[in-house]
Amino acid sequence: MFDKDKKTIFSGIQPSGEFTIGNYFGAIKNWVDLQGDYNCIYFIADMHSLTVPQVPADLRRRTFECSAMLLAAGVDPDKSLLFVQSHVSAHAELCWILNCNSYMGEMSRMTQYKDKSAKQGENIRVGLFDYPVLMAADILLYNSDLVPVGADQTQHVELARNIAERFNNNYSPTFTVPEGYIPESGARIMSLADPTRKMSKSDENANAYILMKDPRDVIISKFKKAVTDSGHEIVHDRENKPGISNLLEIYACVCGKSVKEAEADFATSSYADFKLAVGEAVADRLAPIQSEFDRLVKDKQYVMDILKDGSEKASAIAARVLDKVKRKVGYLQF
Ligand code: ATP
Ligand code: LTN
Repeated sequence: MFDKDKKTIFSGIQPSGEFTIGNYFGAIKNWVDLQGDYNCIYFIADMHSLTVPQVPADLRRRTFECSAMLLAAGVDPDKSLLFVQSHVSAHAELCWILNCNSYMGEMSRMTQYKDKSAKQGENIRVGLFDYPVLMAADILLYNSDLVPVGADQTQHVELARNIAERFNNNYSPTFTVPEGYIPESGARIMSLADPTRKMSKSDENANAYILMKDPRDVIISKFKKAVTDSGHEIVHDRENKPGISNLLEIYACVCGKSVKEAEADFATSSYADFKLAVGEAVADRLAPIQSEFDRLVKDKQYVMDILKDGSEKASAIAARVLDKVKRKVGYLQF
C-alpha cells in the first residue's frame, strides 16, 4: 500500500464532539489533499478523549461517526491507513515505556495541561497530565516524518521529538525524529459568536460553530445570526472587522477563491445578503459530504470493516517498532 520513497504523514483527531467546519478546513481537508504525495496514516484518538469525562455510549457513537465523517470527507482507505487508537494496543504499551523515559519537569511545562487542568477542579486525571506522552507514543510507533497539527499541538510534537532523541541517545537509534507540519493552505476559522476566538467543537454556544453534519436550514440560520461589525462595508480587516473578515475567509475557503476575490463578489452587498450567501455556499459545499456520511452511517459493517483492516495494518507497523523498543529496554523475550 505504501511507497518506500514517500515520507510518512501521521495525524489524529479526537472524537471529543462532532466535527466543525474549523476541523474540516483546518485539518481534515488537508489530510485528504496530502494523500497523493505522502504515505498517510490517520487515526481517531479515542484514548485521548478519556482524559476528560465522557458518557461511554456517546464516545462509542462519536468514534464511529467521526470515522464515517473522515471517509465521507475523502480519506480514502485505498490510499491511506485509517484506524481507531484503542484498536491498536501498541499505543498503550509504548506509552508506559515512554512514561518511564519522560520527566515531570518537561511535562509540567505543557500549556494545554495547565489550561485544561484548571477547568477540571480538584480531581485532575493522571491521564490528562500524561496526554502528551501518549501522543508521543502514537507518533513514534509509525516512524512518522511529518505530523500536521494545529498551533495548539506544536508543543506536544516538540516533546515527542525530545523523547525520541533522548531514547535514541540512551539506548541506540530506534525512533524517527518527527517534525511538525503546517500545510500551506491551512485555514483558521473563528467562532461565529466571538470572531476573536477559534471555532471549537466543544463551545457551549451551538451558534458559535457550524457542524459538518448541520442541515442546510440550520447552517443558514447560524450564519444569519453570526456576529458582524459596525459599519456596512464588506472588507477584510482582521483588526477592525473580525466578524466580516472571518465570514470572508470562510467564503473564500469554501469557494476556493482568494479573500480579494471574495471581497469583490460582495462589493455592493448588504451584510444580510452577504451572510445569506456565505451560509448558502457553506451548505452547498457540505451537501455531498453529508449525503455520503448519511449513506456510510447506515452501512455500519462497511465502515467497521475499513476500521478493522486499518487496525490490522497499523498493528503490524506498530509491532515492529514496539518489539525493537521492548528489546532495547530489557524486557525478557521469547
Ligand atoms: P475541542 O473543542 O475538543 O478542543 P477543537 O474543535 O478545538 O476541539 P481539536 O480536536 O483540538 O479541535 O483539533 C482537531 C484538528 O482541527 C486540529 O488539527 C486543529 O488544528 C484543527 N482545528 C480545530 N479547530 C479549528 C479552527 N477553528 N480552525 C482551523 N483548524 C481547526
Ligand atoms: N492531540 C491532538 C490529537 C492527537 C494527535 C496525535 C495528533 C492525538 N495523538 C498524534 C497528531 C499526532 C488533538 O487534540 N488535536
